[in-house]
Amino acid sequence: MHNIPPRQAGQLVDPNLAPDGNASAANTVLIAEDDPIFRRILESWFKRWNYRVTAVENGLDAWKVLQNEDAPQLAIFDWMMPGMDGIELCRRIRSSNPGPYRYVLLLTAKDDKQDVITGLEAGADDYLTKPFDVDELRARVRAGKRILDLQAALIHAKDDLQFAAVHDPLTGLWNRGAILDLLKKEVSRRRRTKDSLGVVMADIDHFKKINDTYGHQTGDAVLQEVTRRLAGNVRPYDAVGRYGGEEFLLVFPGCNAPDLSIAAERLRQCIADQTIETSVGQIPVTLSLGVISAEQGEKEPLDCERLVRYADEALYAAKARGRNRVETADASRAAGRNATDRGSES
Ligand code: GH3
Ligand code: MG
Ligand code: MG
Ligand code: MG
Repeated sequence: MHNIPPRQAGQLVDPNLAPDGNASAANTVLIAEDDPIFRRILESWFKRWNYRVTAVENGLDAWKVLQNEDAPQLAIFDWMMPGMDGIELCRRIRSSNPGPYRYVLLLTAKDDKQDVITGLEAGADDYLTKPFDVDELRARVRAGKRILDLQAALIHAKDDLQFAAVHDPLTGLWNRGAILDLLKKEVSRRRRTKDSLGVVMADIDHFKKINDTYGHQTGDAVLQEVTRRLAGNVRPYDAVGRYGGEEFLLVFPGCNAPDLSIAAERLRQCIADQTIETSVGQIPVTLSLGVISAEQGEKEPLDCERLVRYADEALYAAKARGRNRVETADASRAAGRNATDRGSES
């Protein structure tokens, strides 16, 4: 889906404020312990601390649970278990594909220094020597949770940054760099597939007047409503980007010239046919559009820069011929010019 709506910036979670457990996936725990009594005790402690508990009696079952995408990130493993022990589990977790980080607390009757080193080197994050008291377990689990929460917050922040890098904050559309990248990808894809490709440059008519008459905030609201209508009137695999202030670049993969003209006319109508409701009243808005279609079977495929330039020239013609209209660049002439331009460049 190319047209992602704006979203709220993610809030960072302060790990110090997080309770032992809430409903999030991070507050689940996997317990692997072969001693049934001790397993039940652990289970009841964690439930009291508001964890959703998955308890298994051996390492192989634990490994199976960990293959699920939403497996708990916090794991409590007994060292000595039949089948696969806690150490082997740790090794497998650390050598498997990078997924969400698993925080592993190893429970052991061994307290020899060398055993501790073996456990940590196998990939355990922490260990507790049996018998241990409940408060110490709780404190160590909290320390593990802090690390998991911090990691979740970092991933969230990274996602937000990635989103912001390619989206326009006002409209939530692809920003200029992103829509041009998208167009470049489509251009290089069609060099292979020889498919059609439609490009539309659209610009709101006399937008400055809207700002001057009703204020910048109303101008912003108009931009947002125009965006909603444009995005709502294209197919899911078409892309809409904010190219500049009140200018939009749209990419229509696989769209031939007749279909592109129909699509562009529909876009013009979806703006012109209904006034835009704002806090200061109904505002009539129109859009001018320049379109170019790179066609199947043309001798020399148009590149990204030329497609944008010809769409822009067609838009300029639409403005010159009275606005609120669609003008189509002559693709065959454009393709001819493509060859000529190349000739003059060499
Ligand atoms: P034309 O029909 O020839 O396109 O005329 P126009 O008034 O739409 O074009 P012009 O380029 O003269 O003005 C565009 C205006 O768009 C000027 C600029 O202040 C405004 N603008 C650009 N970005 C934003 C924005 O994010 N919000 C608002 N409210 N206005 C913006
Ligand atoms: Mg055991
Ligand atoms: Mg304009
Ligand atoms: Mg403009």
